Amino acid sequence: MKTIVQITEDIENFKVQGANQIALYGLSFLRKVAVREGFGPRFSAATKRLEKTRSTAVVLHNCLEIIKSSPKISTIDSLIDTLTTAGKRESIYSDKIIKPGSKIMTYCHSGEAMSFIKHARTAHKNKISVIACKTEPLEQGVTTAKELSAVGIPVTLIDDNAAGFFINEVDMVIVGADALRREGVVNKIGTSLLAQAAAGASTPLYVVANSLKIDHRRSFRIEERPATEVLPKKGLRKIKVRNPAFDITPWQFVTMLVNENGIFTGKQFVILL
Ligand code: RUB
Repeated sequence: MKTIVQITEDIENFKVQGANQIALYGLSFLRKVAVREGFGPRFSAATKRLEKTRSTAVVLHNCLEIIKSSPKISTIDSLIDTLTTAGKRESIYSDKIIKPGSKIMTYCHSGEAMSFIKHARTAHKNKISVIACKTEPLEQGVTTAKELSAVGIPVTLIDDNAAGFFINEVDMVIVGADALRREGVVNKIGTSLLAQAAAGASTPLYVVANSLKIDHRRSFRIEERPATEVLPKKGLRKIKVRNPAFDITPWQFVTMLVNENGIFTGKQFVILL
């Protein structure tokens, strides 16, 4: 069994990425700790350490709060099940949004957005196609492109800078989320620029994100990652670099939010927060 240090390093180093996968990775470790030693000091120490790891994504935090109020293996199992099936449960709404022949732009790599898009392909056996933005600096969009291509969806990979160039060629933008806050949708850095481009082109933007991503935390910060991800060349190390991992897209740019309970306009959803 891995140690908590190894688990948090795996998360920090992108062995797993995406809000749900990060939470699932943490939960499956905590389950092993609980099975071996119960919900005692070691469990508490591990939860405290996990809380601080890539904490902008709220899912793990919300799961830990639920476990604190009901510390049982069955609680952990039910959360694992909820997160594992989130994409499937949201997919039933996919046909209402993605039509035969739809051209979709997506950003970063979101498991929930992937399920939503893949379901449309399965349901219609149609000719949907996807433009995947590469997503600097870590290029998670390449994973998206490979995953969609592997199930037979035609994908075009573009540089993030080309999003404005192609935005008029797509019918919609579909992205996931790390946290749903009153001020907007927190997702991979660059999402808010893409949302503004989409609004400028009157292209709808859909966010697919389950209810465990609702974020009521008062203390919230956007994770800043190492400068070396942006400027890997050694000779440039003296230049100041900022590398925020996420940004916030205001609700006015969100056409619809899809979760396991249905489809909501950005305006309807923000009232619930
Ligand atoms: C990933 C990212 C994803 C959300 C949603 O960021 O921004 O869009 O986490 O993903 P990172 P999911 O690569 O920094 O983790 O739908 O899988 O929860």
